[in-house]
Amino acid sequence: MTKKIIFSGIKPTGIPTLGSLLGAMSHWEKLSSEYNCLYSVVDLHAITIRQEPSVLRDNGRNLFAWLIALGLDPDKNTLYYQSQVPAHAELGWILNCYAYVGELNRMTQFKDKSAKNADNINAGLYTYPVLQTADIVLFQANLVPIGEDQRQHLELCRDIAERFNKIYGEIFTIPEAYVPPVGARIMGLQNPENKMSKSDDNPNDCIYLSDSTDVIIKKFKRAVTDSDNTIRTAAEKPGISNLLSIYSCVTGKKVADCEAEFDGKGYGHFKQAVGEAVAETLKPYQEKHAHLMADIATLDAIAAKGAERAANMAAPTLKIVKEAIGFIN
Ligand code: ATP
Ligand code: LTN
Repeated sequence: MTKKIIFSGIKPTGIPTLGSLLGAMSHWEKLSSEYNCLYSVVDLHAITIRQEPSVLRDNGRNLFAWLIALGLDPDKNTLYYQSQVPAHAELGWILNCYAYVGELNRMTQFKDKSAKNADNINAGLYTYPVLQTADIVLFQANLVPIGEDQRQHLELCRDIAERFNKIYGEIFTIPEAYVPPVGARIMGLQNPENKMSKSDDNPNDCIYLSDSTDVIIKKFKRAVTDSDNTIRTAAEKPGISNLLSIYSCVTGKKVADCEAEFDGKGYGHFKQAVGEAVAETLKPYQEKHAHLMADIATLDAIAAKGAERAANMAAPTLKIVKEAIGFIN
């Protein structure tokens, strides 16, 4: 039986955070034996926010190395840079003509990013979810692992794909979202009402995968909590709830067991324990990452191979799409 297909993407907009790891990348690795997986460093998406060329290049390679360091075997998964596979942009344009302005206006990520980048609300930022749709349907993906923040984009992807199929016949597979039960929304340490995000301006809000043990522990010690001094999950305790969910993810223990473990203990003790558990989890990945980054030529060669494989997988879908629309072959 042929394996089902998974596609997911991550933007090279900074150093990946604990949020990207717990909400997305740690699950990618688990899915990779059961599915035929494509994971892309989506640099075409990254330029919807202005990027310094040398920084974009560094971020791209670093992120690519993180994918491998976190356990994704490039022989078993198709790992590549989106910009090296032109079919993404080609299908992205086509699907722009099947997406309505009304539906794009509803996208909350567009609203958030426009507010943060008021001097550069470009057309790419607006049509970003259509390119994301193309990324997914280009490979006839069945499943798309994402964090909670991406659910709305996946709903839109399904709507656009269904609309296209209604006009031209069963061309695209309609994908399902895979949102992990815990870790799907890791919040900022300083601002637990907002998602931890790697392009954030406040480095104390985020744990970056590259942070040293000392920095990690310091950031957790400074994490914003509350004055109630009990360690439990509750809507009115976003800081502590977030720390519990992080501790649960990195230790593999249930949240209720974590609450029991710290029953009667103070916040200082708890924050130290979370920091240590996170640092310990990241350490082996950081070592592997450093090793991969020491040989950029090999890293680029692995990416080129991935891009070739992705381009071959994308070609049949792009061909039937063009034929269906009426383009001359
Ligand atoms: P940016 O800050 O540039 O918008 P980001 O960190 O929010 O980037 P990506 O790194 O591109 O987003 O997201 C990759 C994947 O990680 C997505 O599936 C996203 O849903 C997930 N993800 C990102 N941040 C978090 C978080 N804080 N909690 C859970 N999942 C997250
Ligand atoms: N929009 C996503 C990144 C992304 C993606 C994708 C995720 C681009 N293309 C395709 C899943 C599938 C983000 O902002 N995190």
